[in-house]
Formats: sequence, C-alpha cells, structure tokens
Amino acid sequence: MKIICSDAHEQHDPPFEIFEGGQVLPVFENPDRMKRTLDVLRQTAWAEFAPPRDFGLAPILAVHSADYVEYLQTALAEWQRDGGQVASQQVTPVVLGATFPPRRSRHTSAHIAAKAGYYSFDLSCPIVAGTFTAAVTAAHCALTGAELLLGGERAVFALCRPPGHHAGRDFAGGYCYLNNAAIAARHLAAHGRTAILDVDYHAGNGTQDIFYDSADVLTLSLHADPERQYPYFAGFADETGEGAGLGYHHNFLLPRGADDEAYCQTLNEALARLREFAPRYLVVSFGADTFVGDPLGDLAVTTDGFRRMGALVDSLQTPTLVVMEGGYANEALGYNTVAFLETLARRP
Ligand code: SP5
Ligand code: ZN
Repeated sequence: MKIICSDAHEQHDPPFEIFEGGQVLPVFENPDRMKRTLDVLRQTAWAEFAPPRDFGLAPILAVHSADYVEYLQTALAEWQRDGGQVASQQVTPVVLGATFPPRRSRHTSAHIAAKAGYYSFDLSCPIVAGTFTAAVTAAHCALTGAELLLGGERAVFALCRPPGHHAGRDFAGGYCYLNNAAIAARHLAAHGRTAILDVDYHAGNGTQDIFYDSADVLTLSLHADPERQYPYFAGFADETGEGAGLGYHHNFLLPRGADDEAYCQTLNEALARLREFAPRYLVVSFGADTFVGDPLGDLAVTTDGFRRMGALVDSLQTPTLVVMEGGYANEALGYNTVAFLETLARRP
C-alpha cells in the first residue's frame, strides 16, 4: 500500500495551545504523532512510502475561498508588519486571534488581528512560519493519493499533517487549516461519484460545511454527540444537507464509552447508506481519537476495534483513500493506524 507523506509537516509545530478554561498546554496535534505512525508503518511488510506531487493551489481553491487561502499564506508577515502581539516569554512568532465576530456584525475588518478571529472558530489554530507550507503539502499528499486511485490503485494512505476535517470553506479550527479529505474528494468527484466517511472522534464540521448544499459528494460522519463534545455547533442528527445536497449528509452520534461492538454497529448503519449511494471512490477521514486511551476522547475503541473497522470499510470493495485526521494517544497511534489499514493494504 502506498503511503504518501512528507517532512514538510515538521514546519508546523506551534509552541502552545489554549484549551478550554484558558489552560495553556503543549499541543496535542504535534510532529511526534507522525513520527510514531511512520515508525510502526515501517515495520509492516506492505508499506511503500512515496512523496506528494505539487498540485499548486488550484485544487485547494476548488474547496476553500481565495480570501481565506490568501489569509493563511500572508497572515504571519502581515501580523509582524503590524507589530502583532508576541507573548513575553515566547520566541516563536504566532498569529492567533482573540476577537471573534459577533453573529450579527455589519462590518468585516482588514485588521490582521480581526482577520485572525474572523477565519477561525476556536483558539487551536495558531499560524507559525511553516504552517502554510505544511498545510498545502498535506493537501498535496491527499491529492497525490487521489491521483493514485484514478490510476487504478485500490487503497492508498495519505499521512496528512496538519489534519483537515474541521476546516471549512473559509475557516480554520480544531488543528485544521485546509480540508485535505474534501480537497481530494472534490478532485475525485470530477471522475466519478465520491463519498467521504469520517471516523474521527470529533464531528467533521468543516467537511459538513463544504459539501452541505451539494449532492456530488456524499458525506457521512460518525462521532461523539456534539451535545457533549467539541465542535459543539455541528454534527447533529438532524443536519442532513440542504438544497441539492439534502439527503447527502448524515451524522451518526456515539454515546460516551462506545466500545468496539457499539462502534462497529453504528459503522454498519453508515455503510448501508454508502452501499446505497454506490460511490466509485471513497475517502476515509481517519482519526484514532476514538481509542480507549485517547486524552481528548471518551470512547472505548481498542486496537482490535480499528482492525474490525478497516475490514468493514474494505468490504465495500470501493477504491479507498484513507486520509489522516486526529488521534492523540501518541504511543498507540501507529499501532491503531496500522490495524485500521491492514485489511485494505492486503487488497489484491
Ligand atoms: C483533528 C482533531 O481531532 N481535532 C480535535 C480538536 C479538539 N479540540 C478541542 C478539545 C476540547 C474538548 N474537551 C476535551 C475534554 C478532555 N477530557
Ligand atoms: Zn478528532
């Protein structure tokens, strides 16, 4: 199985994150996640590593607004020109907004501190010097995987970092800047019916936002009930798309403590909808934060559960691009990821 990855992710390594309650913590979404995942993939007999191809910005702009992409690209320089705030004990320059637009704002603002708030829905997406390069390269990893599917490959893994499923058309959040899975899916959709299946612990609100009014990409997400968990404002069962997209988005909610059996049961419901849609290509937003030991989660999926999930996805017999999203139990992340991929990797 081809694994598409790049060292460019190392350039995105923000010095802190601000958690609920204002706690300043080391970043859960860190370069070590990737290192650990690669370490375990290297021990398999089937992983074949390949670099991303450069697709430029065009396929990214097919998903994200031009003003948002330009903001991501130029924010740090603009912040520094403006004399943007740098915390006193902190050496790494970081763009991070602290003012968010009220819902009925009558004006936008050209001020960089305002744009930093406008283009994010939380405090978990600081922009450092290498963030844009890392995010674009992650999108290119997903696009390279998509191209391989178009070339006849049965299953590919895009080891993307930063992740993408919380990033919407014009917003960052939840460690996500560019929606890698959505960018790959839009690229694939030009060649055949495409679906995204999101199995990260958190609702894929960015993916939901991007395809909400469109029927050409079916989007399904399994996640912790947003009543009790981030991202709080999306991922509810009654959100099923709008306009032409009505009936082409589905959220499957999981209770606290859901184990392998409960998870696979819900996954089977989602797979039934997928079988009915009969996509030519499938993109899986894979997060291992459903793991029983994950510091951000509250589900109880085991490493064997990830193996079962991968086998269920494999049973669709659809060409599949797996895109890395979350998963923060770093010691287990590689094992959980490999367990999920194993059946797909052995496709003839
Ligand atoms: C890609 C991805 O998985 N992003 C996740 C971002 C989650 N950030 C917000 C977490 C706040 C939720 N409270 C956690 C309680 C821990 N016991
Ligand atoms: Zn997640």
